[in-house]
Amino acid sequence: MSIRARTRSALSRAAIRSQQRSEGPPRTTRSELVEWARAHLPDRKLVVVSNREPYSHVHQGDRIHTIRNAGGLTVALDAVMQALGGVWVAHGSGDADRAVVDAHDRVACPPDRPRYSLRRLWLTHEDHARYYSGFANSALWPLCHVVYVRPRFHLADWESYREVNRRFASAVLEEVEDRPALIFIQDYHLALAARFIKERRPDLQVAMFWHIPWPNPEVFRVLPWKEEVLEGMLANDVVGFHIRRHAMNFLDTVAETLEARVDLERFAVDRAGKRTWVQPFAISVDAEEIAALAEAAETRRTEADIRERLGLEGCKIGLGVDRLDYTKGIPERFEALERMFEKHPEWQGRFAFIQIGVPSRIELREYRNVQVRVRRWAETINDRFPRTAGPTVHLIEANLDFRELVPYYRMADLCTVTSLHDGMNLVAKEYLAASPDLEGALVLSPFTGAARELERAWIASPYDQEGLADAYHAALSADPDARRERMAALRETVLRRNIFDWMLDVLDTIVGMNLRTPTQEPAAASPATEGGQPSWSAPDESRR
Ligand code: GDG
Repeated sequence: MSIRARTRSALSRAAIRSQQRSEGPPRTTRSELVEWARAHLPDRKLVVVSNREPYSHVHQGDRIHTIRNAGGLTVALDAVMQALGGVWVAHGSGDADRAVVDAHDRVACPPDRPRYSLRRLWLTHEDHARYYSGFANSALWPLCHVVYVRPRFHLADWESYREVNRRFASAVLEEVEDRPALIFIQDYHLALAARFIKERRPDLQVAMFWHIPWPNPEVFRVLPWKEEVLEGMLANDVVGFHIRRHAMNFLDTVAETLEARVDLERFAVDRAGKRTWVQPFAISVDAEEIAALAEAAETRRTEADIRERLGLEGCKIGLGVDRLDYTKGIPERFEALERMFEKHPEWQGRFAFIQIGVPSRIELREYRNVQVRVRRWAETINDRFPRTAGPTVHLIEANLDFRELVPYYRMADLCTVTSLHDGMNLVAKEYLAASPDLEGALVLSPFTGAARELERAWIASPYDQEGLADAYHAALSADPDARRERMAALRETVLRRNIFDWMLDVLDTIVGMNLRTPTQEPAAASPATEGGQPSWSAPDESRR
């Protein structure tokens, strides 16, 4: 079979799979994913690269404890790694991390049942301040989220970012040695890593997933190092985003910034004889696991304890769960809550709101400001709309264990996600997975990736205070049967496509698309292709 035919058949297999998945029950379990990986990646070393590590070690008294990063993504990647025994390269952030590694900075994972190797990379305080807090979180994060927090571009931050990316790449190359490998890079901290890897090993298969939005070219063009960032990303064989819009924005940005052939039909970029596939893969959660946790007797007991402790008996309960980040629209949700109490005073004393706010990136001023504003809003609402049994707003500033979070999801009559802009937003999906009795309602910002799939939520813009207040009221006072019917449809959507489907789609795309084969066509070649009329874009000089 020709290269193109093979590529096309891989594409149509992916399309059929995605179609079947949207019509049928969930198809991928953790063990199916593992089986698939064993069958399709036997000769390749799998290397996952992320800023954050799957396990960290911390001192507790005179003992060293292992902490598992419990995010859905980490759990899915961890399952594949456990099956295949590859290497995970990440920043060692635990205060006892150095104490447990070998001479090559490796530690076996999971620590109690070693299956793969975690290669730790060390960052100094200055690296962290410049690469992580600086370029990643003060330049790329606000730039990609378009939330009117001005991105800051400092040459020293950029240089540090480049240098740390180079070090991640070197660590990957050391781990791979001279073997074939499939490398899967996570997120905006590591936009340049693929390029440094491919410079030395062009034969390796490299993919990256960008977990946050990608803005339109008008926004992106202010980045002083835009060409280098794009070139770094195009060194990947596959670049994944959550939704088509972000993938389209990326393709448009490439078209306007670089000399490249952008194929808007296939979602691919051809540049200097190399093809990069730019594809949407909607991430999800381990819905079955969350549902099982929600049904556990212990969860119900904890729920009853929380109700009693916070004085919530006889009250409808609203919930927000977020990192304290300016992209999450937390002050906006409080503003709308206040408005709802004004417009619909019947809720005063009958509705309470719990906000779990995980402290985040606290070294940055904008994040400390969020914390201050959120605290003030909680006080304002509590002063204006007091309840006898307890405060109207409970602000819980803590990073809870995921098991502790589930009872909150389960007891909430309303969960609100008010992101000003968000790649996907997993909280919306976790809430639905954790509501097996369908007693709830989701109020969701249209500016999340999740809103593309969860169309039957109460969709309300955080920029529209009246509309958001009305959505809260409508969701709380909806006819119970109609509300349950909406919840059932939403929950089914989450159950149909879980985190293992996402992981399988990504890996299958990397393996199936014949990634190591460049098109061999020069950048300015004829647009004629087999099987369709691809759209073409060339750099638009006037808009640079
Ligand atoms: C980025 C993108 C994209 C929250 N509080 C606690 C806790 N959480 C967990 C939730 C959820 C996660 O944090 C938050 O995920 P989100 O998706 O909402 O947001 P980001 O952190 O900004 O994630 C986002 C995501 O990457 C994945 O691609 O969806 O758009 O911005 O899983 O459960 N977890 C625990 N304790 C808490 O108190 N353990």
